Amino acid sequence: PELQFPERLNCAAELLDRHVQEGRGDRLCVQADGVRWTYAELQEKANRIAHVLTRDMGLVPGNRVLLCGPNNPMLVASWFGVVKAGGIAVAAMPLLRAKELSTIVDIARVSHALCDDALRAEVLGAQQKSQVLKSVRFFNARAEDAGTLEALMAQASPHFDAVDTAATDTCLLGFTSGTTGVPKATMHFHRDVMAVCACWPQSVLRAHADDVFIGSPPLAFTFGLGGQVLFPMSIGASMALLEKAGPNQLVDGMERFGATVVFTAPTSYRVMAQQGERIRRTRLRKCVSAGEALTASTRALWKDATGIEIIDGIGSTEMLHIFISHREDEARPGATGKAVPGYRARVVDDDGNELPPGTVGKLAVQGPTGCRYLNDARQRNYVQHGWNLTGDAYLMDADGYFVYQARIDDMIISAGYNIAAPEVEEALMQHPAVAECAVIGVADAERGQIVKAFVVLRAGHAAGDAMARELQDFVKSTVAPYKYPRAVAFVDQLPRTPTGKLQRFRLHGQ
Ligand code: 3UK
Repeated sequence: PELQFPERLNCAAELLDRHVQEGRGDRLCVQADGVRWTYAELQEKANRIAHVLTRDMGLVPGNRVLLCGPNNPMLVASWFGVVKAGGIAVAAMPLLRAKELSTIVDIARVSHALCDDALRAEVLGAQQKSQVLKSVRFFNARAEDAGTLEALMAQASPHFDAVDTAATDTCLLGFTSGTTGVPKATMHFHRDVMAVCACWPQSVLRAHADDVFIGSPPLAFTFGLGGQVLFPMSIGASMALLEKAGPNQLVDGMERFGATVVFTAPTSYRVMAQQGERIRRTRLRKCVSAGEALTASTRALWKDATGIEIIDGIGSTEMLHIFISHREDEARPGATGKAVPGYRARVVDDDGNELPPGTVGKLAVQGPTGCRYLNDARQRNYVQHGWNLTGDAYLMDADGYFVYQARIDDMIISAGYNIAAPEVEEALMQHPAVAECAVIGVADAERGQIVKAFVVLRAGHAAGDAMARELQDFVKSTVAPYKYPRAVAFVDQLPRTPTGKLQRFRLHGQ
């Protein structure tokens, strides 16, 4: 990939203005319910927003701007307005409450905010608690009001030259999704945004300018921002935005907008697979999965239902986007893939020594992007000897494919055996009575830890000792018997992050 960047670089100018300058201003850029914007139209909105920020709200380059709201066109226009103005976009998950927002505002020292009116009460609550958040405007307000972002935009010039930022100026702060502990902010430069557009999309995704991108993750999650906004715009393609993107809404969206590329998580593919016939009648041709491991069974289920091979990729907020993945025509069921061109990956022991193929260890990656926590001592856990340690246990097979095992915290050691929680979950999921499950290690006097499963049953199946025994025998018959769950608990639902990741740590003590 081409990774030489000029010293001065503004990624908003590259992703947006360049298309207009080069005569592609009339091409479709953003679709949503009742909205169809070309590149020129998005540029005009972003320019007006940049003026409102700098003229009415007192923004200077380097200020941090909170962006929050469901995935919609004004959120995207705001992102480009902030970045063109040389500000730093700090996106927050749409469902956060005032208390969580104020944590973000404090950690990131947010001075300005552009937010969807749907979050008005929570944002104003966070502003009240804050010493630094001085200026807030709302968009998508139902009522006509002189103070709305749109009202100010109407008074602003449609022309704005992107601020001449350095390639190594920060343009976005991404917050980690918090599977454990206090959220961390990760800093990404203008150059990093262009680097992720040049790597995985070019070598693995290989979409083209007529593709229509759609997806479920919030744009506050870098998986969503990349897949639904940055990647389509880097090639002059278009995006279709959904405010609510559960599996059914996502299938509806594919039909309505003629989507050809979808970004979502494994659980969503499992549910959507039930509508395979309907999906076969859409224009969908490329399917990307990330956020959690894609099991061989989910890959097969989706392929049978739709005829499409999923592109799996592991990425992280720290690395900005995907760094191990594989093209759909070279996919290996059960493996995530190989290092994305531009990145290097290896499996290491506790001292950072590379381990031989077939051995489980810590995943270490290196590339044009990498972890820079803002003011957080946990930086030294993530980056060691120049390698980013993602917190995942992986092995590399003899052919160089990386095979996910578990989060390192989810490796269970029982009577001397290493057991990966997701492998036991995958075995349980094959049982027809199991809708969802989560596996953890719990302390045990004799074995150190034992495997405990939390199971959500499908309708029509009864919890109880008989079911527990049936599930235990079932696991013993499909994976090595020492991995079976010695304890089984039946629950109504499992704890998840707003991005849909299992929070196994919250099951401890239950
Ligand atoms: C896990 C996966 C197995 C893994 C993300 C794509 O998920 C993203 O970022 P987060 O910071 O979490 C990172 C962690 O999630 N994970 C992600 N993808 C996979 N595990 N297979 C996968 N395909 O534990 C990783 O360390 O929330 C994903 C692009 C951008 C992202 N931010």
